[in-house]
Amino acid sequence: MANTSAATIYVLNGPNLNLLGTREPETYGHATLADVEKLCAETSAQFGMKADCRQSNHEGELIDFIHEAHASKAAGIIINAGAYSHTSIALHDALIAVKIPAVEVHISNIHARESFRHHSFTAKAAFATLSGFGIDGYRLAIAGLAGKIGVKAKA
Ligand code: CA2
Repeated sequence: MANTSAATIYVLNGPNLNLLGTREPETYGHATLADVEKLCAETSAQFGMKADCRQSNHEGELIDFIHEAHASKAAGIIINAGAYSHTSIALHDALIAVKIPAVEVHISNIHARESFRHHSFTAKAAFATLSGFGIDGYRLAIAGLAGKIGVKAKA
């Protein structure tokens, strides 16, 4: 029988991204995490997909989410690991291990900021990276992921 259930993508946000919209608007804008998750749900729906959105301030919990994405046969992962992007070999290894197509998103342009933000371990485990588009980067990432996995926008 054909599988008619909607593909699910995991949208993972890392440390401090729960603070979006509450401070540093000059860097991260005014949108909240709830706004980001709504945007991801709406964009995914345009492609007939579901977005399962998670945020954690804990590296191990983010790794557990990646393992869960694999166990639940997620079609893709959008990840903004926040500062863990720049430090976490463990997150890199988890993304490599599950072999799920992943896109890394950064709200700010990490290459135009401090040098310690210029390197990303998680980017090396992703097939694409978006940085500097504000929260629109999540929408662009989902559209790009859909194209990569052969899912077309619904009419
Ligand atoms: O630009 C991004 O999306 C970052 O991943 C955000 C991280 C930062 O460590 C990365 O270098 C780039 C920080 C997230 C902190 O988010 C806040 C949002 C509002 C207020 C304070 C922090």
